[in-house]
Amino acid sequence: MVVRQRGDDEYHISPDAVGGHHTAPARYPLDPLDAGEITRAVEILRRERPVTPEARFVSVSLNEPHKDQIAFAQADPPIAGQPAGTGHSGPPAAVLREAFVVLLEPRQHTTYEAVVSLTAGSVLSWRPVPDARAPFTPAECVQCEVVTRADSRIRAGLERRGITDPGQVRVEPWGIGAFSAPGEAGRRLVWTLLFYRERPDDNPYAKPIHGLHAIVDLDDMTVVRVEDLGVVPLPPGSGAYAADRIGSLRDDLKPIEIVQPQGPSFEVRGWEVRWQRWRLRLGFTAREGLVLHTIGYEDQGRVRPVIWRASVAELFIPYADPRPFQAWRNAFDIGEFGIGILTNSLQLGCDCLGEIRYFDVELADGNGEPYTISQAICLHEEDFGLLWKHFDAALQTTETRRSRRLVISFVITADNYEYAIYWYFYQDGSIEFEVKLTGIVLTSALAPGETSDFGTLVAPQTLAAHHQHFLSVRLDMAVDGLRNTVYEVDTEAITPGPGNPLGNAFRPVKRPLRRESEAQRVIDPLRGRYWLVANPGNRTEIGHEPAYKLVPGSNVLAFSHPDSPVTQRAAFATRHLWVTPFRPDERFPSGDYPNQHPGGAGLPAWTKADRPIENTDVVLWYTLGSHHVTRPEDWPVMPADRAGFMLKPAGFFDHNPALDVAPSPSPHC
Ligand SMILES: [Cu+2]
Repeated sequence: MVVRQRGDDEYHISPDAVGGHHTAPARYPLDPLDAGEITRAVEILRRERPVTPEARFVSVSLNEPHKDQIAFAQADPPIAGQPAGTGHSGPPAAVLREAFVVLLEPRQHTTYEAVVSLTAGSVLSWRPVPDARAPFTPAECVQCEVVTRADSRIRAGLERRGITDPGQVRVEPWGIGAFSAPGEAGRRLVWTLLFYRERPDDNPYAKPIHGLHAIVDLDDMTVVRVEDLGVVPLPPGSGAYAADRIGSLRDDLKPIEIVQPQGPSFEVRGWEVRWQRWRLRLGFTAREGLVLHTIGYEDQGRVRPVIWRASVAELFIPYADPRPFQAWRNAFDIGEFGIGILTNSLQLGCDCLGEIRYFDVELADGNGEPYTISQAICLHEEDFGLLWKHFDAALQTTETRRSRRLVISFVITADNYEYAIYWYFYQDGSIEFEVKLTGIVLTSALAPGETSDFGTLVAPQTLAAHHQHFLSVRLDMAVDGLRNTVYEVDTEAITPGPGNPLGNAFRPVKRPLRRESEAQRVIDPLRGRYWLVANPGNRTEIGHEPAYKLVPGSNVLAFSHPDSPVTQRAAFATRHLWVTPFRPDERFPSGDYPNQHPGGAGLPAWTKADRPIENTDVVLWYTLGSHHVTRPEDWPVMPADRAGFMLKPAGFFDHNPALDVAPSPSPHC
């Protein structure tokens, strides 16, 4: 396949090089920290606070400024207890830059949070976080593999299974959640799954080493105990999927070229993106990966806010298998690890096709040193088929418009699984969120002839457990301003009678969600349920409250019992929609430190206050569930599955906002 691309330096513009300010980098308050800022934050912290040489840096990210420091056109009066809204249109005169640092002192078994002012060169706050178990870091996962392979009990267990070279064993640390033994309370633990690679290029998930598990203390980096539940033979297959292991490949595809001879239609200035009428900024954190800031739509010369901030705030995967240790399998890939850290470097022509603009991101490693994930965020345009059309039979005329969409994406690898996360922006004012799930399903070994209700046999003696994926998408909304009200809209059929003589009548019924207790909702496709986020203080010309609606796609709830330890830790997944009033410190639906947390933090804790949510700055938390009853066709690598939802204008505009899209220049149209 041939893909035409412009010169790298033409599109791969560093933020510092934009706008001609080559000497003084123009920073915008929401720009992610760059390598220099990460280095400086760590230097300031080491200088001013007793950070030991053993300290492990979990994350160094932008400490985001208050909303009143952000230029995002809107004209709200201030909300009591919150900073005043902004009306200004340019960046503030002084850009205050702050870093939020999470670090772990393993000898003290203590997690610290610090806020460092890069502007003032000083530490603004420093505190130990009681009972927090910091997420595990990549370096700790590597060390965990080393100590597990070296452990004599593990080696003996491997030998019982005919494995003599521990170097061919893959060790995967998993969050232990609430399952540690009573005597282990207070320790920072993981438990391990082991897999065997017969050849170095084998798929390790083809040979799960059954029944042998290490419980490892990450602070001390010691194997606390080893459990051996008994030997089950290794499955015979290799699970190979790489092109050089497949034999003959198809050769019957003709090339597709995506050619944009005049370049793409978007404009990028630093981290700001403009495309058609859309205006937004990109951000990136170690924990959430891609963050979208200040999403607005330019309408008759002014930018109308839609979303203040959008990100995926948790990713929770519960598994169905009740057998010992298999029942421990569940993951919080954001709270226990961080999907920014897990982000891939994307490859042109593979992950994204066409005229691509990539963004590099910079993160801190365990020592606080900056490193770069190159090409971490992909920005491009796609043709998306039909936008709108009508054929007027009397006039014999056709008006057709093709749809173009802006795609902003990143891809993470969480051990066996890939999540490709896409935000799409459309010319009709719609925004779509989509996740594509691919990678390798998690396996365990079965004895020959054995089957299970809790998974599918995907290869001989190889069980892929059924499981679910739940993404909590945090949407800090700002529809035409900060003060919004959320309505649930169901469609109801009218009982036949005098007002409905022919029985055809139905109508949408709109109900405001006034308090947090009323705003813990599930989807109801048979009522056509959606949620409307409206600005009750504004009216459009034809009299509507400007609004966007959240339209669910297919969805599911967790099947784990509500009282089970796993559901307790992921209460957000018991509802599809939660609405809370905006608080800057309410960022993660299972709390700031879900690793080993017994549960109840985050949404269930905050919403106990049952705060009012009408006509105020609201945050929507949408739980997107993907139900995965595994298939043989998911093996040895899974064709991408998709899940998502839409945000559509509903009374935000007075007519189809894509009316002025020009007809295609194609001579055939
Ligand atoms: Cu899955």
